Amino acid sequence: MIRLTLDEAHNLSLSILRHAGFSEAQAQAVTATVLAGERDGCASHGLYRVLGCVSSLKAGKVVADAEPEVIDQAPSIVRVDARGGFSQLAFQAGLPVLAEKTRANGIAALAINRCVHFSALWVEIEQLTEAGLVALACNPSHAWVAPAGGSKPIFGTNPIAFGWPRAGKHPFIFDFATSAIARGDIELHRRAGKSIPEGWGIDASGQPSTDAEAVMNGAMLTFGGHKGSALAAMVELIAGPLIGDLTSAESLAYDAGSKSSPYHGELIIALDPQRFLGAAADQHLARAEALFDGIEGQGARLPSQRRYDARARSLVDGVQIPQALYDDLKALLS
Ligand code: NDP
Ligand code: PYC
Repeated sequence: MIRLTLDEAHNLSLSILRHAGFSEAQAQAVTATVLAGERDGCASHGLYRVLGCVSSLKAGKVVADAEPEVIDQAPSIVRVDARGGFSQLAFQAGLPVLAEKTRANGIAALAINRCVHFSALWVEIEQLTEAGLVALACNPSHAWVAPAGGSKPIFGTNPIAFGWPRAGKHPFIFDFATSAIARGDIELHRRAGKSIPEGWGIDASGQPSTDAEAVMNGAMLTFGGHKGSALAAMVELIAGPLIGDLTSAESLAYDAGSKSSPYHGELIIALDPQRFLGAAADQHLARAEALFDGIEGQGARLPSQRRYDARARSLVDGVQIPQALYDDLKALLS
């Protein structure tokens, strides 16, 4: 392993993305996201993703200098056309309009279209909870996951993230793939030559497998059987056809074997507690705190607590990444 300060990690990502030919705005937006992932102990969506950004560009599957276009679709809907760039810059462009519409109407949605997407969703959710809003986000990916009862990939790893703001505390956020695990984690096992736990996937002949490569060439499984499968289908629908964008199967077909990051849309829904509750907001938000206290009071942890702990450590000690990843990243600068 090699240790980097957060500044070193930031500069490494930024210099690679600039060197590859990304515009300053795209490089900065992507770097902020991968740095947040690495800092919070989410290695599957940290610096390792810079490799995929560069290979997607070399494969012609991302627009290096895309400038997102914000479209005021309806009183409660803002749309951002990412124009083939990464989702991060499109989210940045749509965020102020989404917040404004949510405060005006109590609930609003941001539909991002035509974006290349590789990131963890909590990075975006945190920006909404910081604005005092409740938020939900989801997106398809590439068709890598079999439906419960089937054996052929049809769904993406389709993450769902939810955030709830808490006065004076870190927000309550969960963010998970509807597959048993994110594909990025399987890829990290493959890179490290490690086997994966049972239940994550099956091989190309439909047999359970603990071989990362075999599962990547076969099919991943949903979490919670038919429940994860139904949620994955919901994500395909509301962040695919509903917003006029690609499903995971269509994204994979568009990829045409280049192994680039998925290309599709993302749906973000925000709700304003102040608008829902008016003068009663403080009283009801205090009841939410009782729920969180009840969970932690029995020794259970809240989702994201591991991340917040990792963040506190990284802010002091920096981050550690595998030497092989560091070497692969440095090679992109030559
Ligand atoms: P995990 O299974 O590692 O974690 C999912 C969530 O559960 C996290 O919020 C985590 O909090 C929480 N959690 C884990 N263990 C516990 C526990 N014991 N008690 C309470 N909460 C717990 O995540 P996934 O592998 O499913 O997904 C990882 C990331 O991959 C996500 O950020 C997701 O957005 C991203 N992803 C992105 C995709 C895309 O298309 N862009 C596709 C698929 C995934 P904590 O982090 O604190 O452990
Ligand atoms: O880890 O499953 C994943 C993933 C897909 C797209 C971005 N991350």
